[in-house]
Amino acid sequence: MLKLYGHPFSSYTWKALIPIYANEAPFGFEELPVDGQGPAWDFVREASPLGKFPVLSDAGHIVFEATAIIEHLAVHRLPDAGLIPADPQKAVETRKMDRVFDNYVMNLMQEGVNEAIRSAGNPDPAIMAGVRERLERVYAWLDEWLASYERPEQVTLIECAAAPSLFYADWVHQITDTWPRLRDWRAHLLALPAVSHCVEDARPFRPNFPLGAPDRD
Ligand SMILES: N[C@@H](CCC(=O)N[C@@H](CS)C(=O)NCC(=O)O)C(=O)O
Repeated sequence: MLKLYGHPFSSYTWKALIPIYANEAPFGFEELPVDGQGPAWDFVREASPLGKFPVLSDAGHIVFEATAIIEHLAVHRLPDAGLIPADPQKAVETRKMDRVFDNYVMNLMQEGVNEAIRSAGNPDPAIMAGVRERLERVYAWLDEWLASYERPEQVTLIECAAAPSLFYADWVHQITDTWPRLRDWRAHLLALPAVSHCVEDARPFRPNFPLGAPDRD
């Protein structure tokens, strides 16, 4: 039985949940309590060097890093789901875009969130301006990339990485009409049943968003 350890408000937990929900794979969810205590936390801290989540447990395999979890699912549980394209060149492109969403979108979004946490809700305007300026460069690049991206029938590693990173990046710096393809694709991703499931399960936790959750989505 698959078991996923994570939290419903966590972007990287969404990334691992999306392929599971999209393919209706049976699994158990171990929600990590906010007080940081208990057996689920002990398991995560034992599995991951810095105690980061999500962590997947599957018949003796313990996998951390959301991308590795999806690769594991693609090999062991969902080989026909198309999570990683069979075509080698398309697989390279898919893995490249996964890195783009983690390293450029998720990390920048997290910089803004970390600044809000560090400053107890009074973020340094210069730091936030730097985050926004770099997010705009990434948004522009993604908007251009989307001009030739063919939306697949099934979710791939790209959709799994893109949905949570764009969901929360928009809360740090809104994806406006300046990037119409990116704005529309984000809306399309949020409407996918697997993503919408994550959005709804996370809704009760919105008051915890350190920059204040906007009144949208
Ligand atoms: N590179 C990791 C990042 C995981 C990550 O940063 N998870 C966050 C939750 S979204 C976390 O564990 N935060 C707690 C911490 O950093 O101590 C992955 O892809 O799984």
